[in-house]
Amino acid sequence: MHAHTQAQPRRWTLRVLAPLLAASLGLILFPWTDSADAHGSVVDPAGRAYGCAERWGEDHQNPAMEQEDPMCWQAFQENPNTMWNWMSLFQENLAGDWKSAISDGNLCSAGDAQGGLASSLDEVGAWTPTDVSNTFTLNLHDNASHGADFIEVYVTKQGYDPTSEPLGWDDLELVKTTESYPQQEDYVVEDISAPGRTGHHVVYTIWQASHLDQTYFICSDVNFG
Ligand SMILES: [Cu+2]
Repeated sequence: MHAHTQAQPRRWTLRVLAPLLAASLGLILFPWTDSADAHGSVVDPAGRAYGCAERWGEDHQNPAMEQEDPMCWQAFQENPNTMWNWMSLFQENLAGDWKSAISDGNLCSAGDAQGGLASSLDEVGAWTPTDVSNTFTLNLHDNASHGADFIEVYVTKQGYDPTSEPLGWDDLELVKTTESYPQQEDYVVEDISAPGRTGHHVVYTIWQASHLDQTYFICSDVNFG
């Protein structure tokens, strides 16, 4: 170092201010920089991972879960990060070709997305459903406010039994396609109509985010009737 004495105050100022400036520029230019939580998912009717986090997140080592909520129990045994990262069920750059990226039986994990983060969500069994009527409203909470090009809502056909059959594309009926949503934290999809259903079904939501070609795939268990 051969610092001139008169340069010292300026250098000190830069040394302190430069990182602060860089940090605030980062926030301005990249508001959606992905941290573990900087995404979204369906919170009502609760997606599988969100539902387990909501019911057991504060108490996830409670042995009663094995009897009371066995599918959540197996998911926590498999990997608690499935629940802690409930907003992360997405894939990128699919160009709309979802069926070749996601095979039958892997729909609820978004095709074993994120290195298999949520593969436990594909397990077949008695997932705890949310009661809904045959016309219902869905709320997709987006922590990152990515916006939506569209949201598609599918419901399983009457006769499909989520407690005994893996979920496949043929089990689903598309019942709602939305317009785009601007950046916001909650995308509310109203008047979703699934007539003729009774009992336990799966609502399958596909959210095409607007900031990238990033597509989210979420299973919510519901009980009609
Ligand atoms: Cu995100």
